Amino acid sequence: MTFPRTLTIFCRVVDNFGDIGICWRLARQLQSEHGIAVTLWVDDLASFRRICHEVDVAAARQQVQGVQVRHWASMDGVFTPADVSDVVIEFFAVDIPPSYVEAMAQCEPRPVWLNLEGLTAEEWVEGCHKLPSMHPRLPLTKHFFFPGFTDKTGGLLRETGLLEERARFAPAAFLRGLGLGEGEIAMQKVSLFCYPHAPVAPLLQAWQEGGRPVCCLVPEGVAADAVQAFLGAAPQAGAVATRGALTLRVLPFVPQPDYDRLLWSCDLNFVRGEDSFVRAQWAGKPFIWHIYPQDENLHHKKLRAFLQRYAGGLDSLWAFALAWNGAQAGDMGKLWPALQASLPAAAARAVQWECDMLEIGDLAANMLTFCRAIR
Ligand code: TRH
Repeated sequence: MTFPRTLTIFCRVVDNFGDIGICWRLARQLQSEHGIAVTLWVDDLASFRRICHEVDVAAARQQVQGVQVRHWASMDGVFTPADVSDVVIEFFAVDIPPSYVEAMAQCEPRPVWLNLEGLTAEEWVEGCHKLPSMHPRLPLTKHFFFPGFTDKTGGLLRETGLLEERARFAPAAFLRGLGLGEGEIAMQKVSLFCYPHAPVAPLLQAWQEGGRPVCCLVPEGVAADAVQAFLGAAPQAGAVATRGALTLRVLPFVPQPDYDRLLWSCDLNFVRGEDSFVRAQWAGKPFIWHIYPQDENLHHKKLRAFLQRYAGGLDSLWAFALAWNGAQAGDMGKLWPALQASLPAAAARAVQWECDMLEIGDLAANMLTFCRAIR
């Protein structure tokens, strides 16, 4: 009998869309590519609906694209061993309902229990990946599973056939569907997804005053203050304005697969958090990462660890990324032209990086291999 036949993911939305974005991507892939019956428990269906419009925010239980989605409304559920899956994944160390954990301990054989951790390029991850952790009271062992950028980690989420789909993709038709005119399609195109504290206003100014036309595509709700100030109007989907060399267009917040297509269509992508950061890498295009902020500027260390692996020799990309994240002072009026001039080199690096990451295999397959090894 193939293992696992069933798998459950517990996801809490701490903030924004990355938590559910990652869990949903993983759930879909395990179901569609590996034939596993997947249950996804998530506490925030409204955030889920932003990236997957089929989600019914009022449904306690629903089937979405082959995945059973359960609204995780409380920790009080009562579970029996019959409810427990072959593999149980807690995302970002969420606490699973106590009754579910008790039921896991009663299963024979016990389920494989994984804590899927956050992505970081720091070296310590290699030492912690796959480490066991015994339950203090029950006869259960949980294992840590870390995504990452080396073959001593779980690798990155990537659907089979993603790059082939990208190769077949026709950007112009997609961009027309988003409302872009031919003039915008012909410009250097940049997608912009970042947290509110990014220095967007000085960047818009640098684009406006730049020597080469730039078309910036920004999803509705992102950098709303700076976008509104530039447009002189409400930053609603469909709003567009041109000043100097910059055309700025507000896009709707699109479903997850279309977000990939947006990244594939642009010459440079500004991404953030974890999931869009990974998708930018699978777009094979230059990107600037706005890392999720953490206390005591821990995120600056993580940013540098990634740049160390990714941006060797790309000095202007490195300097831009540090300034964009507030890790180093910088003047967008100088940083942007330098970055723009280095985009061909950054594009070549993006292709090489993609090849390196492909060699690690994809996270879902690596995770299943591990589950089978420890069952
Ligand atoms: O939204 P994020 O900032 O999410 C997270 C969370 O804040 C989380 O708590 C934190 O742990 C993590 O970052 C590091 O950024 P992220 O990870 O890029 O997730 C965004 C998701 O939204 C991703 O799955 C892509 C999707 N998306 C769309 O589907 N359509 C869109 O138009 C856009 C802009 C994004």
